[in-house]
Amino acid sequence: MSRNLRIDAARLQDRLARMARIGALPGGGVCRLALTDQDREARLLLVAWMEELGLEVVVDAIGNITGTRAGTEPGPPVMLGSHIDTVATGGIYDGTLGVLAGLEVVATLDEAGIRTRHPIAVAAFTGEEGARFAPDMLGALVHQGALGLEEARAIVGIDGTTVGAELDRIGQAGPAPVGTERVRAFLELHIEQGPRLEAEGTVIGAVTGVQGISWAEYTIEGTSNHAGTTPMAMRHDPGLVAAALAVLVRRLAGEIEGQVGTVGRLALEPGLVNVIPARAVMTVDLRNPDEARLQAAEARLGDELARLAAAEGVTVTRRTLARFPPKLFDDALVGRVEAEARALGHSVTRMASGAGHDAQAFAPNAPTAMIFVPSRGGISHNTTEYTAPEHVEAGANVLLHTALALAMPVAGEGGA
Ligand code: HGY
Ligand code: MN
Ligand code: MN
Repeated sequence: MSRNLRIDAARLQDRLARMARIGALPGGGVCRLALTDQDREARLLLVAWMEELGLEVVVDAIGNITGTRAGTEPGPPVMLGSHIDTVATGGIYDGTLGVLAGLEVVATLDEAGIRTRHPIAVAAFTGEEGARFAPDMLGALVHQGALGLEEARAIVGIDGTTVGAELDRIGQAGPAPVGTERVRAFLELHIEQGPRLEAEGTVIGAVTGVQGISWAEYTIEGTSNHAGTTPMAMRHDPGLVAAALAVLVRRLAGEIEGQVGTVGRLALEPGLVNVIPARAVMTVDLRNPDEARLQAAEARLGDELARLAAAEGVTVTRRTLARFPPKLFDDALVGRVEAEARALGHSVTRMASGAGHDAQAFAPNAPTAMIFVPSRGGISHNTTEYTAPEHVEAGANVLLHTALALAMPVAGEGGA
Protein backbone atom coordinates (compact mmCIF):
# COMPACT_ATOMS: atom_id res chain seq x y z
CA MET A 1 0.00 0.00 0.00
CA SER A 2 2.75 2.49 0.92
CA ARG A 3 4.00 2.16 -2.66
CA ASN A 4 1.12 4.43 -3.65
CA LEU A 5 2.15 7.05 -1.13
CA ARG A 6 2.93 10.47 -2.60
CA ILE A 7 3.97 13.78 -1.11
CA ASP A 8 1.66 16.80 -1.20
CA ALA A 9 3.33 18.85 -3.93
CA ALA A 10 1.29 22.00 -3.27
CA ARG A 11 2.19 21.97 0.42
CA LEU A 12 5.88 21.66 -0.43
CA GLN A 13 5.65 24.51 -2.92
CA ASP A 14 3.91 26.63 -0.29
CA ARG A 15 6.74 26.05 2.18
CA LEU A 16 9.34 26.84 -0.50
CA ALA A 17 7.52 30.08 -1.32
CA ARG A 18 7.20 31.05 2.35
CA MET A 19 10.89 30.36 3.03
CA ALA A 20 11.83 32.28 -0.14
CA ARG A 21 10.35 35.43 1.39
CA ILE A 22 13.13 35.42 4.01
CA GLY A 23 16.13 37.26 2.63
CA ALA A 24 14.27 37.85 -0.62
CA LEU A 25 16.22 40.04 -3.09
CA PRO A 26 14.38 42.79 -5.05
CA GLY A 27 14.77 41.11 -8.45
CA GLY A 28 14.21 37.54 -7.19
CA GLY A 29 16.37 35.02 -5.41
CA VAL A 30 17.52 35.19 -1.81
CA CYS A 31 20.41 36.30 0.39
CA ARG A 32 20.60 34.34 3.63
CA LEU A 33 24.32 34.27 4.40
CA ALA A 34 25.19 32.00 7.31
CA LEU A 35 24.45 33.39 10.79
CA THR A 36 22.98 36.67 9.54
CA ASP A 37 19.63 38.00 10.71
CA GLN A 38 18.05 36.49 7.60
CA ASP A 39 19.50 33.09 8.49
CA ARG A 40 18.11 33.48 12.01
CA GLU A 41 14.63 34.28 10.66
CA ALA A 42 14.74 31.21 8.43
CA ARG A 43 15.85 29.07 11.36
CA LEU A 44 12.96 30.28 13.52
CA LEU A 45 10.47 29.45 10.74
CA LEU A 46 11.98 25.99 10.26
CA VAL A 47 11.79 25.23 13.99
CA ALA A 48 8.15 26.41 14.06
CA TRP A 49 7.32 24.03 11.20
CA MET A 50 9.16 21.19 12.92
CA GLU A 51 7.23 21.81 16.13
CA GLU A 52 3.92 21.92 14.23
CA LEU A 53 4.81 18.47 12.92
CA GLY A 54 5.44 17.24 16.45
CA LEU A 55 9.13 16.61 15.82
CA GLU A 56 11.57 16.60 18.74
CA VAL A 57 13.68 19.65 17.92
CA VAL A 58 17.32 19.83 18.99
CA VAL A 59 19.80 22.63 18.24
CA ASP A 60 23.44 21.72 18.75
CA ALA A 61 26.42 23.83 19.82
CA ILE A 62 27.25 24.94 16.25
CA GLY A 63 23.60 25.72 15.50
CA ASN A 64 22.65 22.64 13.49
CA ILE A 65 18.88 22.10 13.76
CA THR A 66 17.47 18.54 13.89
CA GLY A 67 13.80 17.57 14.12
CA THR A 68 13.24 13.89 14.88
CA ARG A 69 10.13 11.76 14.26
CA ALA A 70 10.25 8.84 16.71
CA GLY A 71 10.35 5.28 15.46
CA THR A 72 8.79 2.32 17.22
CA GLU A 73 12.33 1.43 18.24
CA PRO A 74 14.96 3.78 19.68
CA GLY A 75 18.28 4.22 17.91
CA PRO A 76 20.06 6.26 15.26
CA PRO A 77 17.76 7.94 12.75
CA VAL A 78 17.50 7.90 9.01
CA MET A 79 18.52 11.51 8.48
CA LEU A 80 17.23 13.73 5.66
CA GLY A 81 19.45 16.80 5.70
CA SER A 82 20.68 19.83 3.83
CA HIS A 83 20.96 23.58 4.52
CA ILE A 84 18.91 26.79 4.54
CA ASP A 85 21.80 29.27 4.37
CA THR A 86 22.51 30.62 0.89
CA VAL A 87 25.15 32.51 -1.05
CA ALA A 88 24.58 36.27 -1.37
CA THR A 89 22.93 35.93 -4.77
CA GLY A 90 21.25 32.61 -4.13
CA GLY A 91 18.27 30.75 -5.46
CA ILE A 92 15.32 29.45 -3.48
CA TYR A 93 16.09 25.75 -4.02
CA ASP A 94 19.81 25.28 -3.18
CA GLY A 95 19.78 23.46 0.18
CA THR A 96 16.32 24.63 1.18
CA LEU A 97 14.64 22.07 -1.08
CA GLY A 98 16.29 19.18 0.77
CA VAL A 99 15.28 20.42 4.20
CA LEU A 100 11.68 21.27 3.30
CA ALA A 101 11.26 18.02 1.34
CA GLY A 102 12.33 16.27 4.55
CA LEU A 103 9.49 18.03 6.39
CA GLU A 104 7.15 16.97 3.58
CA VAL A 105 8.19 13.33 4.02
CA VAL A 106 7.26 13.56 7.71
CA ALA A 107 3.92 15.25 6.99
CA THR A 108 3.06 12.61 4.39
CA LEU A 109 3.85 9.71 6.71
CA ASP A 110 1.81 11.33 9.48
CA GLU A 111 -1.21 11.78 7.19
CA ALA A 112 -0.96 8.15 6.07
CA GLY A 113 -0.69 6.98 9.66
CA ILE A 114 2.55 5.16 8.87
CA ARG A 115 4.99 4.53 11.68
CA THR A 116 8.51 3.34 11.06
CA ARG A 117 10.78 1.12 13.09
CA HIS A 118 13.65 3.55 12.97
CA PRO A 119 13.40 7.29 13.72
CA ILE A 120 13.45 9.76 10.82
CA ALA A 121 15.30 13.04 11.42
CA VAL A 122 15.20 16.21 9.31
CA ALA A 123 18.30 18.39 9.64
CA ALA A 124 19.46 21.86 8.58
CA PHE A 125 23.21 22.37 8.95
CA THR A 126 24.92 25.63 9.79
CA GLY A 127 26.90 27.42 7.14
CA GLU A 128 26.91 24.88 4.34
CA GLU A 129 27.80 27.43 1.69
CA GLY A 130 31.11 28.56 3.14
CA ALA A 131 30.57 31.89 1.37
CA ARG A 132 30.70 33.99 4.56
CA PHE A 133 32.63 31.57 6.79
CA ALA A 134 34.85 28.98 5.09
CA PRO A 135 35.04 26.01 4.83
CA ASP A 136 31.80 24.96 3.26
CA MET A 137 29.82 22.21 4.98
CA LEU A 138 30.99 23.77 8.27
CA GLY A 139 28.04 22.70 10.45
CA ALA A 140 27.88 19.16 9.06
CA LEU A 141 31.63 18.71 9.58
CA VAL A 142 31.32 19.77 13.23
CA HIS A 143 28.22 17.56 13.63
CA GLN A 144 30.22 14.55 12.49
CA GLY A 145 33.40 15.43 14.41
CA ALA A 146 35.49 16.28 11.33
CA LEU A 147 35.96 19.87 12.54
CA GLY A 148 36.31 20.87 16.19
CA LEU A 149 33.69 23.14 17.75
CA GLU A 150 36.14 25.73 19.10
CA GLU A 151 38.09 25.69 15.83
CA ALA A 152 34.84 26.36 13.98
CA ARG A 153 33.74 29.10 16.38
CA ALA A 154 37.10 30.86 15.84
CA ILE A 155 36.74 31.02 12.04
CA VAL A 156 36.88 34.63 10.78
CA GLY A 157 34.49 35.49 7.98
CA ILE A 158 34.82 37.71 4.92
CA ASP A 159 33.41 40.59 6.98
CA GLY A 160 35.80 40.17 9.91
CA THR A 161 33.27 38.61 12.28
CA THR A 162 33.73 35.15 13.79
CA VAL A 163 31.43 32.14 13.63
CA GLY A 164 31.19 32.06 17.43
CA ALA A 165 30.34 35.74 17.83
CA GLU A 166 27.67 35.61 15.13
CA LEU A 167 26.24 32.32 16.38
CA ASP A 168 25.89 33.86 19.86
CA ARG A 169 24.58 37.15 18.50
CA ILE A 170 21.64 35.46 16.74
CA GLY A 171 21.09 33.12 19.68
CA GLN A 172 21.58 29.93 17.68
CA ALA A 173 24.23 28.13 19.73
CA GLY A 174 22.20 25.25 21.13
CA PRO A 175 22.68 22.93 24.12
CA ALA A 176 23.22 19.68 22.25
CA PRO A 177 26.76 18.35 21.98
CA VAL A 178 28.46 17.90 18.61
CA GLY A 179 30.73 15.36 17.05
CA THR A 180 29.25 12.20 18.47
CA GLU A 181 25.85 11.61 16.85
CA ARG A 182 25.76 8.81 14.32
CA VAL A 183 22.92 8.17 11.91
CA ARG A 184 21.56 4.95 10.43
CA ALA A 185 21.72 6.46 6.94
CA PHE A 186 21.92 9.94 5.43
CA LEU A 187 19.91 11.11 2.41
CA GLU A 188 20.02 14.53 0.78
CA LEU A 189 17.69 15.78 -1.94
CA HIS A 190 19.34 18.66 -3.80
CA ILE A 191 19.13 20.48 -7.12
CA GLU A 192 21.88 19.42 -9.51
CA GLN A 193 23.13 22.97 -10.00
CA GLY A 194 24.58 21.85 -13.32
CA PRO A 195 23.34 21.21 -16.88
CA ARG A 196 23.50 17.42 -17.21
CA LEU A 197 20.04 16.17 -16.16
CA GLU A 198 18.27 18.82 -18.21
CA ALA A 199 20.50 18.18 -21.24
CA GLU A 200 19.82 14.44 -21.07
CA GLY A 201 16.11 14.85 -20.33
CA THR A 202 16.53 12.83 -17.14
CA VAL A 203 14.47 13.64 -14.04
CA ILE A 204 16.47 12.04 -11.20
CA GLY A 205 20.20 11.90 -10.52
CA ALA A 206 21.41 9.09 -8.25
CA VAL A 207 24.53 10.80 -7.00
CA THR A 208 27.62 8.58 -6.69
CA GLY A 209 29.80 11.07 -4.85
CA VAL A 210 31.31 14.57 -4.67
CA GLN A 211 34.42 15.84 -6.46
CA GLY A 212 37.48 17.12 -4.59
CA ILE A 213 37.44 20.78 -3.49
CA SER A 214 40.42 23.10 -2.90
CA TRP A 215 39.73 26.67 -1.76
CA ALA A 216 42.56 29.12 -1.04
CA GLU A 217 42.87 32.84 -0.34
CA TYR A 218 45.98 34.63 -1.69
CA THR A 219 47.24 37.93 -0.27
CA ILE A 220 49.70 39.49 -2.75
CA GLU A 221 51.72 42.42 -1.35
CA GLY A 222 53.54 44.89 -3.63
CA THR A 223 54.53 48.54 -3.58
CA SER A 224 51.85 51.16 -3.86
CA ASN A 225 53.00 53.98 -6.09
CA HIS A 226 51.91 56.74 -8.43
CA ALA A 227 50.21 55.43 -11.59
CA GLY A 228 51.73 58.19 -13.74
CA THR A 229 55.21 58.83 -12.45
CA THR A 230 56.39 55.27 -11.74
CA PRO A 231 58.40 53.78 -14.63
CA MET A 232 57.09 50.31 -15.60
CA ALA A 233 60.45 48.69 -14.77
CA MET A 234 60.21 50.04 -11.23
CA ARG A 235 56.79 48.58 -10.47
CA HIS A 236 55.89 45.83 -8.01
CA ASP A 237 52.24 45.54 -8.91
CA PRO A 238 50.15 42.89 -7.07
CA GLY A 239 47.29 43.64 -9.44
CA LEU A 240 49.31 42.31 -12.36
CA VAL A 241 50.11 39.07 -10.51
CA ALA A 242 46.47 38.66 -9.45
CA ALA A 243 45.32 39.06 -13.04
CA ALA A 244 47.94 36.59 -14.25
CA LEU A 245 46.79 34.12 -11.58
CA ALA A 246 43.20 34.36 -12.78
CA VAL A 247 44.32 33.66 -16.36
CA LEU A 248 46.42 30.73 -15.07
CA VAL A 249 43.42 29.22 -13.24
CA ARG A 250 41.46 29.21 -16.49
CA ARG A 251 44.43 27.72 -18.40
CA LEU A 252 44.87 24.91 -15.86
CA ALA A 253 41.19 24.03 -16.25
CA GLY A 254 41.82 23.56 -19.97
CA GLU A 255 44.97 21.49 -19.55
CA ILE A 256 44.10 19.09 -16.69
CA GLU A 257 41.36 16.51 -17.28
CA GLY A 258 38.22 17.04 -15.21
CA GLN A 259 39.56 20.31 -13.78
CA VAL A 260 37.46 23.37 -13.02
CA GLY A 261 38.74 26.58 -11.50
CA THR A 262 37.20 29.85 -10.35
CA VAL A 263 38.42 33.19 -9.07
CA GLY A 264 35.34 34.29 -7.13
CA ARG A 265 36.68 37.17 -5.06
CA LEU A 266 39.40 39.68 -6.07
CA ALA A 267 40.00 42.97 -4.28
CA LEU A 268 42.76 45.54 -4.93
CA GLU A 269 43.77 47.94 -2.17
CA PRO A 270 43.43 50.90 -2.05
CA GLY A 271 41.47 50.34 -5.29
CA LEU A 272 41.91 53.81 -6.82
CA VAL A 273 42.28 54.69 -10.47
CA ASN A 274 45.65 56.44 -10.13
CA VAL A 275 47.33 54.28 -7.48
CA ILE A 276 49.37 51.16 -8.20
CA PRO A 277 47.84 48.71 -5.70
CA ALA A 278 49.62 47.89 -2.48
CA ARG A 279 47.75 44.61 -2.10
CA ALA A 280 45.56 42.14 -3.89
CA VAL A 281 43.42 39.64 -1.98
CA MET A 282 41.79 36.91 -4.05
CA THR A 283 40.29 33.43 -3.80
CA VAL A 284 40.86 30.41 -6.02
CA ASP A 285 38.39 27.49 -6.08
CA LEU A 286 39.87 24.39 -7.77
CA ARG A 287 37.90 21.15 -8.13
CA ASN A 288 38.48 17.78 -9.73
CA PRO A 289 36.84 14.36 -9.30
CA ASP A 290 40.35 12.87 -9.21
CA GLU A 291 42.53 13.65 -6.18
CA ALA A 292 45.85 13.23 -7.97
CA ARG A 293 44.78 15.66 -10.71
CA LEU A 294 43.54 18.14 -8.11
CA GLN A 295 46.93 17.98 -6.40
CA ALA A 296 48.63 18.45 -9.77
CA ALA A 297 46.55 21.57 -10.38
CA GLU A 298 47.44 22.92 -6.92
CA ALA A 299 51.15 22.24 -7.52
CA ARG A 300 51.14 23.82 -11.01
CA LEU A 301 49.40 26.89 -9.67
CA GLY A 302 51.82 27.19 -6.73
CA ASP A 303 54.90 26.86 -8.93
CA GLU A 304 53.74 29.35 -11.54
CA LEU A 305 52.57 31.81 -8.92
CA ALA A 306 56.01 31.71 -7.25
CA ARG A 307 57.61 32.49 -10.63
CA LEU A 308 55.20 35.37 -11.33
CA ALA A 309 55.74 36.83 -7.85
CA ALA A 310 59.54 36.65 -8.14
CA ALA A 311 59.48 38.33 -11.55
CA GLU A 312 57.27 41.19 -10.28
CA GLY A 313 58.97 41.53 -6.91
CA VAL A 314 55.87 40.96 -4.82
CA THR A 315 55.22 38.57 -1.91
CA VAL A 316 52.39 36.04 -1.72
CA THR A 317 50.71 34.55 1.36
CA ARG A 318 48.40 31.58 0.84
CA ARG A 319 45.62 30.66 3.29
CA THR A 320 43.69 27.39 2.87
CA LEU A 321 39.94 28.00 3.16
CA ALA A 322 38.75 24.45 2.43
CA ARG A 323 40.28 21.19 1.25
CA PHE A 324 38.25 18.02 0.69
CA PRO A 325 39.28 14.96 -1.32
CA PRO A 326 36.66 13.42 -3.60
CA LYS A 327 34.07 11.43 -1.60
CA LEU A 328 32.15 8.36 -2.80
CA PHE A 329 28.65 7.58 -1.51
CA ASP A 330 27.33 4.17 -0.52
CA ASP A 331 26.91 2.11 -3.70
CA ALA A 332 24.02 0.06 -2.33
CA LEU A 333 22.16 3.19 -1.24
CA VAL A 334 22.81 4.84 -4.59
CA GLY A 335 21.28 1.71 -6.11
CA ARG A 336 18.30 2.09 -3.80
CA VAL A 337 17.76 5.65 -5.00
CA GLU A 338 17.87 4.38 -8.59
CA ALA A 339 15.37 1.61 -7.81
CA GLU A 340 12.95 3.94 -6.03
CA ALA A 341 13.13 6.43 -8.90
CA ARG A 342 12.34 3.68 -11.42
CA ALA A 343 9.53 2.29 -9.26
CA LEU A 344 8.00 5.77 -9.35
CA GLY A 345 8.33 5.79 -13.14
CA HIS A 346 11.07 8.41 -13.33
CA SER A 347 14.11 8.37 -15.61
CA VAL A 348 17.29 8.19 -13.51
CA THR A 349 21.02 8.26 -14.09
CA ARG A 350 24.05 7.85 -11.88
CA MET A 351 26.22 10.94 -11.70
CA ALA A 352 28.87 12.67 -9.60
CA SER A 353 28.28 16.03 -7.92
CA GLY A 354 30.28 19.07 -9.03
CA ALA A 355 29.20 20.92 -5.89
CA GLY A 356 30.04 20.20 -2.27
CA HIS A 357 27.20 19.05 -0.01
CA ASP A 358 26.50 18.32 3.66
CA ALA A 359 26.14 14.66 2.70
CA GLN A 360 29.90 14.35 2.19
CA ALA A 361 30.46 14.90 5.92
CA PHE A 362 28.34 11.82 6.65
CA ALA A 363 29.79 9.56 3.94
CA PRO A 364 32.69 8.24 6.08
CA ASN A 365 30.37 7.36 8.99
CA ALA A 366 27.09 6.04 7.54
CA PRO A 367 25.50 4.86 4.29
CA THR A 368 25.00 8.13 2.43
CA ALA A 369 23.42 9.07 -0.89
CA MET A 370 21.97 12.08 -2.67
CA ILE A 371 19.08 12.61 -5.03
CA PHE A 372 19.43 15.29 -7.73
CA VAL A 373 16.70 17.01 -9.69
CA PRO A 374 17.33 19.20 -12.76
CA SER A 375 18.31 22.87 -12.64
CA ARG A 376 16.90 24.91 -15.51
CA GLY A 377 19.79 25.94 -17.76
CA GLY A 378 22.15 24.35 -15.26
CA ILE A 379 22.06 27.63 -13.35
CA SER A 380 22.71 27.93 -9.60
CA HIS A 381 24.36 30.32 -7.16
CA ASN A 382 22.37 32.80 -9.21
CA THR A 383 19.05 34.45 -8.40
CA THR A 384 17.43 32.93 -11.48
CA GLU A 385 17.98 29.37 -10.17
CA TYR A 386 14.85 27.33 -10.99
CA THR A 387 13.58 23.76 -10.81
CA ALA A 388 10.24 22.81 -12.36
CA PRO A 389 7.46 21.87 -9.89
CA GLU A 390 7.14 18.40 -11.43
CA HIS A 391 10.83 17.81 -10.79
CA VAL A 392 10.56 19.08 -7.20
CA GLU A 393 7.66 16.66 -6.72
CA ALA A 394 9.54 13.76 -8.31
CA GLY A 395 12.61 14.31 -6.17
CA ALA A 396 10.56 14.58 -2.98
CA ASN A 397 8.74 11.33 -3.79
CA VAL A 398 12.04 9.53 -4.36
CA LEU A 399 13.22 10.90 -1.02
CA LEU A 400 9.97 9.72 0.62
CA HIS A 401 10.21 6.17 -0.63
CA THR A 402 13.94 5.79 -0.11
CA ALA A 403 13.62 7.13 3.44
CA LEU A 404 10.63 4.87 4.12
CA ALA A 405 12.50 1.81 2.89
CA LEU A 406 15.46 2.66 5.16
CA ALA A 407 13.35 3.49 8.21
CA MET A 408 11.23 0.35 7.65
CA PRO A 409 7.45 0.91 7.87
CA VAL A 410 5.66 -0.97 10.64
CA ALA A 411 3.63 -3.67 8.86
CA GLY A 412 -0.15 -3.54 8.84
CA GLU A 413 -0.42 0.08 9.85
CA GLY A 414 -1.76 3.00 7.87
CA GLY A 415 -0.54 2.89 4.33
CA ALA A 416 2.09 0.25 5.04
O1 HGY B 1 30.57 25.42 -3.12
C1 HGY B 1 29.87 24.43 -3.08
O2 HGY B 1 30.12 23.45 -3.76
C2 HGY B 1 28.64 24.38 -2.21
O3 HGY B 1 27.63 25.12 -2.84
N1 HGY B 1 28.91 24.87 -0.90
MN1 MN C 1 23.69 23.41 -1.50
MN1 MN D 1 25.30 26.23 -2.76
